[in-house]
Amino acid sequence: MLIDIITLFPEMFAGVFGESIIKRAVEKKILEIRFTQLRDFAFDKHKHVDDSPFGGGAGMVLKPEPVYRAVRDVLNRSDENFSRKIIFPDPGGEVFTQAKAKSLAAQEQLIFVCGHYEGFDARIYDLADELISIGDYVLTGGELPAMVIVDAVARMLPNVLGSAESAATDSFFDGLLGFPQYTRPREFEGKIVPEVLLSGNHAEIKKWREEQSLNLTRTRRPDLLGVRS
Ligand code: 4H3
Repeated sequence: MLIDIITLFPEMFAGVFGESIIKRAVEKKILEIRFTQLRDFAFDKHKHVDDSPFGGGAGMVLKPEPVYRAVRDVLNRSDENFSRKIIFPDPGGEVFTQAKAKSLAAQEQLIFVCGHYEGFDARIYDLADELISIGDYVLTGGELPAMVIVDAVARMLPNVLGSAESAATDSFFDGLLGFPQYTRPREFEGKIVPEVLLSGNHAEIKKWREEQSLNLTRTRRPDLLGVRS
């Protein structure tokens, strides 16, 4: 999968994309991540990417030309046969879910357009295939949501999670919260590991884990069951 990030702050991604699962996916060439600096496409002598709003009002608005030029530049550097989605992280978007992560993982290319500080000139939205929100709150830019979406999508790609991890035991994987996990020591500050997990009885362990997932979901997230809490 090819990921393109259009942003004013490519350095923001270095930490998150330079470690752990995403770093490994890039090293294994399962993921390729390219950054495009939006300011490179502001051609006025002051390289402005924003301007004051028509009609007055506080704050600035991202100008359409630099964003259109940047998106077209990315598309010109992409395989035209690729399946792709141009995604705007935006509070007004569809709220991101595990199911959405799975469906995006089927694309060959994802292009993220990250606004910052100000809003977008309304005409920029015509470029978007999808607006995605990671929750009902306002952030300074689209960069953090893009990192969240890339992380969740990367975990859905074949061979990204090795044998040591598994998407199958992730919360939400089967629509339920994940079951409780334990490791050594068997007793910690008086808290002991449930006997069934030490029994070696795989059928019983599987049954216990399914029950635990269901109970946890019913208690913490009944909405996931479509059950009125
Ligand atoms: C996404 C983006 C919240 C979310 C965002 C979210 C800043 C949208 C910029 C950016 C525009 C100006 N806030 N909940 N903020 O996923 O691109 O508003």
